[in-house]
Amino acid sequence: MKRMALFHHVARAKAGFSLVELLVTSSLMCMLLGSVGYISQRGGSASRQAQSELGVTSRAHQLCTRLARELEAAGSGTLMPAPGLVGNSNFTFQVVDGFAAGAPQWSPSSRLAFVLDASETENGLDDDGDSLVDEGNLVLTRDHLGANPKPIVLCKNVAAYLEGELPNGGDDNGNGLSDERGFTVVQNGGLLTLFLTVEEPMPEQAPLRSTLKTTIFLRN
Ligand SMILES: [Ca+2]
Ligand SMILES: [Ca+2]
Ligand SMILES: [Ca+2]
Repeated sequence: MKRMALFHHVARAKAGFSLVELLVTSSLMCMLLGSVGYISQRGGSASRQAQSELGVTSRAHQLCTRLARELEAAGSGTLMPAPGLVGNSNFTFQVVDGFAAGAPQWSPSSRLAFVLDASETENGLDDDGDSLVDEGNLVLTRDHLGANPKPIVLCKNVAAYLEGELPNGGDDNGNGLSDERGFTVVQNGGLLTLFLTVEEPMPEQAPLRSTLKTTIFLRN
């Protein structure tokens, strides 16, 4: 009988899992699958975040490169109103088109300006609900006094104020400029210093920002 009982026990064990074993295995499987889902969800969200950070930084760098290309041929005495050391976010400039009898020939005047987004009002609020407050565009208009000026948006979602700055008459971010825009140019003779903050709205979290400062040497 003992041999028979032992045989039944072994046979049952060989036939498959007991109910307890099945429950434990199912629980382990559930925990494992849950963990894999959580990790892949976290991984996906971290990857999206990294992509967005890379995107906003790359946008700021591309804009700096573009502005350096536009401005390095500008005449240092052609920026109006002259940005000086207080800075300016809306000015005109002329570049050298060529030379005649050794004298520089100047292009028609172009305008570079921070322009408030059409769906925003300058009120410290996010009027268009994209999580950015009073955001603007950086607009270049060649021959802005000509018959058919064509504004080109060089960059969207330029911050209303440079990162760390508030519109309160003071220099909150300690860069020597007060209430400077997210696009600001400072001029010291033939040297232009460009300050830039671009933003990227993010779902259910604070917008991403990328801030750059670069120096442009004017050739003329
Ligand atoms: Ca607003
Ligand atoms: Ca907005
Ligand atoms: Ca400042």
